[in-house]
Amino acid sequence: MYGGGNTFEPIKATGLEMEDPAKLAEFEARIERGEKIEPQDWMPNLYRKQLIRMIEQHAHSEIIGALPEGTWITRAPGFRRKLAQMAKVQDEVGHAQLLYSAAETLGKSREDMITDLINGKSKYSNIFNYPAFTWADSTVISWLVDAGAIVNQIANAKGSYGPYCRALDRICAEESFHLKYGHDAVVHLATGTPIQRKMLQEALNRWWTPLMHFFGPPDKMSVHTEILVKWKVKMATNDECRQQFLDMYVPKIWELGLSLPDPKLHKNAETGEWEYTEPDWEEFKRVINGDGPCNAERLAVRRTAEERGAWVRKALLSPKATYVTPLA
Ligand code: FAQ
Repeated sequence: MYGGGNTFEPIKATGLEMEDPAKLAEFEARIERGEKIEPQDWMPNLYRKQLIRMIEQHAHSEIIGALPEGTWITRAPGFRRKLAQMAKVQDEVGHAQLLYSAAETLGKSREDMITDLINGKSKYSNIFNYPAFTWADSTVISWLVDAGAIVNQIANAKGSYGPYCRALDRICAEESFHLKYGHDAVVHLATGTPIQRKMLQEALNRWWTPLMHFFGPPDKMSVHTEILVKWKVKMATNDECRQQFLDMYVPKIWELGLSLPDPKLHKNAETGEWEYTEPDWEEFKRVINGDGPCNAERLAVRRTAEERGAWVRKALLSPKATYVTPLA
């Protein structure tokens, strides 16, 4: 076991002792030199397993992440916001496509990944297990969840596995538009009527803990960070990403006259580090292990989509299928 499936369990055996030492040394030297590892290259089994785990979870997060915002497409205020919301949700699903393809290069089929998701075997981001009650919740996701995702992904796009890095480059470009869209929608509410401001403040209060959780457990509790940083899969630790997010976005939130539900939150002038109240890590564990407010609902939607799409996949794979182009 390499630690997958049971949160915060220490890695008991990595299997690295079974690898050819000369090949392992050359692999690590290539990573040290900043070379990209490609699918056909030799890699230790643990590197392959870790990448599948991480990219697969990332892909699942994108399609599940489309759900809370997806419910706001028809209810977004005004036609322009509806169009933009629809485009954003479509982008997120496209990101999942890119990421499933990247994970497939490592030998796990898309069908197996989807099966593991809908059976609750694979994880996906904690944050999408919370409900988007109001339009303000949706704007907070578009601005701050995308912001958090960009912090993580810009760093990891410079990592060691070629297909994942190339997917992340493309994803980050699109996420930057989402960030601007989300910021615009948040500013609109923040500078609107007292009711709009109140709605936004309440949404921010609801999302703060899940956002703090989003970057993963503190480094001292993280199971996978050490090996992933060594092999340049993770180019920043969980705490480093969290700090960078706080540094970039807390001042912007405060500038809008909004508050954050943590009286301890401040930047230590001497260390330059943000200090905060530790979010409830027991809640985090419950949510990522299937017991959050919306886990059952999210997986039920994906399961239904799988079932309803089965006939399409079957038809496409049928040897008798004929493809007629619209202009033929
Ligand atoms: N949620 O040892 P670590 C997005 C699990 S994309 C759920 O620290 P690691 C776009 C972890 O899997 C968002 N589970 O793990 C969008 C492990 O469990 P396991 C997703 C989490 O891998 C925006 C255990 O805890 N981004 O938002 C979380 O070194 C808006 C121990 O943790 C990515 O996936 C969590 N937050 O670091 C879409 C980026 N954190 O597998 C729609 C790629 C930890 O042993 C709308 N992934 N766990 O059973 C990563 O960078 C890393 O995997 C981390 C976790 C940083 C998420």
